[in-house]
Amino acid sequence: MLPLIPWPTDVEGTDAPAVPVPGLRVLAPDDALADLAAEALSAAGLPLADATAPGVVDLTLALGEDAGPVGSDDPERYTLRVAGDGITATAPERVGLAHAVRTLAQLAAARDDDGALPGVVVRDAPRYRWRGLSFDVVRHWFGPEDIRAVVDLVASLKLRVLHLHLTDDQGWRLEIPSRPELEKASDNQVGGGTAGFLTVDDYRALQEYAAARFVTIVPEFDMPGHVNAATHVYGGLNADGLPTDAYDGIDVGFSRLWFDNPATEPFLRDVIGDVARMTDGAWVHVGGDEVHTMEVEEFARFVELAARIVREHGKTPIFWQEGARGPVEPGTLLQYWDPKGEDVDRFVAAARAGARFVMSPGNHAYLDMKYTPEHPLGLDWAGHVELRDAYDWEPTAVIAGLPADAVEGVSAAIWTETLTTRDELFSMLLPRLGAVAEVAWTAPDGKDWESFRTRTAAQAPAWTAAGRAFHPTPQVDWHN
Ligand code: TNX
Repeated sequence: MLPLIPWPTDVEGTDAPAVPVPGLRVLAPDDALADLAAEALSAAGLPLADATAPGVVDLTLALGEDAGPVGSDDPERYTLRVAGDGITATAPERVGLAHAVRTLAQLAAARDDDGALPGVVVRDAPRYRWRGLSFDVVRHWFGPEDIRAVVDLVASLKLRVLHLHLTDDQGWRLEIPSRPELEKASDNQVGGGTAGFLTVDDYRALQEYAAARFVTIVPEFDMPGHVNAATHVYGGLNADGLPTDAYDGIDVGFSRLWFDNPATEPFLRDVIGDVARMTDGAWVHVGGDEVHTMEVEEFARFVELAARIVREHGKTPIFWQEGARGPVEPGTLLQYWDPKGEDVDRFVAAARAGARFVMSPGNHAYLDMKYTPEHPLGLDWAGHVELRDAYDWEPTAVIAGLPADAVEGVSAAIWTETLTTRDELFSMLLPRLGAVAEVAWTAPDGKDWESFRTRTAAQAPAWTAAGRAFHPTPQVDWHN
């Protein structure tokens, strides 16, 4: 069993003997791909070399249509061939070559005692295009260095989307040039204490870092609830015009905007406009979750207005599932999260109106849930999410009656109320993010829990070598 996560569409072992790789010479169509390959392969312990080194093996990355599983025209498809006469990756688009490199990097964990790679042909393409992680950098502040470490992890699992939850009751984490006071709401987090803020330059640099790894940043400005950081510094947003107190607890649902307040629409326009202008990706997330103190009519007006402003800026809006309570235009994305939350009929109606769903069911994909009742970190409102719970679920079966083609993809989510350090964060992400990545990538008939457990154990040394903490769940035999 090759140690690949997510499991590819088609893996063909060759009878060829294992391929010794005393050194790899990377031949790529451009410098950016050469850099990506060098970074990923050397991190995996594969030595890079130039043509003069003895026994050097060529890794040739080539753009070409003739790639991927038989009959596939998926733009992300690729073929990776590891053979005695060299290693070749072929894909119609650059992203497919990056996927091939990630696969090769994981194969490094299957080297034999002499350091030789198994001979293999992998033909692969993903099930869904939207394969993501939603990451809360508000409840506890995780800055650019941590976010880059998360980008690296996300990219290594062939995920394409990093959704950053940037605003909430406790803090505001992104510079908004038209609303400079918001920076004053950045120095707070759960439990109080020093926190931080991404400047526009930080944000742009992060986007570039992610884009070089084929990851798109999706920013979230959460409204009309989860806004206490904003109402704390812009008191005019409140009904009485007075600033609210700073908040460092973990309750949800109490803060809100007021649709009829004349200060509200200009605030939405300023924030969404600035966020859209600094965002390269096609999407802006406008939240919409857990507004427990608003009638549905007023809420629906917020959904309509926020979506309209996002579209005016040429972006596609994404809401949490509650967005289904408002009018939805075709192409709007709804992120499903709360299995107990919403009337299923509303989702089916939204899909009929053209909405598409990103599946983040709390009981499977929320990686801030405790693994077990005894687990020291995490919450448990959606139950406990052991590795197998994160693995054994089917995105098209999450919402009864939803047409399968209304599923845009899958996103894991990690909320940080209880997570304060990078190791704590990673111990919640790993190994479960691999499980969700496989749900997003691998077709149901290619998934297998027993094989996934074995592959997870085989990748663990690579995580350790890369400095990534993980939770040694007893569901995996780590030393087999
Ligand atoms: C629900 S998910 C929330 C977040 C919390 C999370 C904790 C969602 C749209 N809202 O505000 O952080 O649960 O698991």
